[in-house]
Amino acid sequence: MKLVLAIVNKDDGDEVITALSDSGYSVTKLASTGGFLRSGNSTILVGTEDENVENVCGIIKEKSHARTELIAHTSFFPNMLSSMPVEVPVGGATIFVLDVDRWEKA
Ligand code: 2BA
Repeated sequence: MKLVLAIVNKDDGDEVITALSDSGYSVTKLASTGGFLRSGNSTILVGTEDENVENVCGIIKEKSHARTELIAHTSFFPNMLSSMPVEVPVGGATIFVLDVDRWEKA
C-alpha cells in the first residue's frame, strides 16, 4: 500500500481529482500554500495498492500543467530599494510516494 501525495497548481486541482475519481481511485484534495510564493496550491492524497502507483502518477502528471508565476523581487541599489516582478517556473506536479504501514477505515 502506498500514499501518493502530489502538490499541484490550485487551478489544476479540480481536474486532477475528477480524473482520479473517474478512474476509480479514492482521492482527497487539501487547500495548501507554497512556502516560496506564499500562494495557494492543492495537495492531492491518494491511498492505493503498489501496482496502481504509476497509473496514479501518470494521471496527475497529465492533468498538471507547468506555468510561470510573477513574484515581486526586491533589489537594493545604492540608496534605494526597487521592487520588480520576476517570473518563477511552477509545476506541473511535485509528487511524493510514501509507504503506508497501516490502513484502517473505522
Ligand atoms: P512554492 O514553495 O510556492 O514554490 C513555487 C515555485 O517557486 C517552485 O515550483 C519553484 O520553481 C520555485 N522555488 C521554490 N523555492 C525556491 C527557491 N528557494 N528559490 C528559487 N525558486 C524557488 P515547484 O518546484 O513546481 O513547486 C511547486 C510547489 O510544490 C511549491 O510551492 C511547494 O508548495 C511544493 N513543493 C515543491 N517542492 C517541495 C518539497 N521538496 N517539499 C515540499 N513541498 C514542495
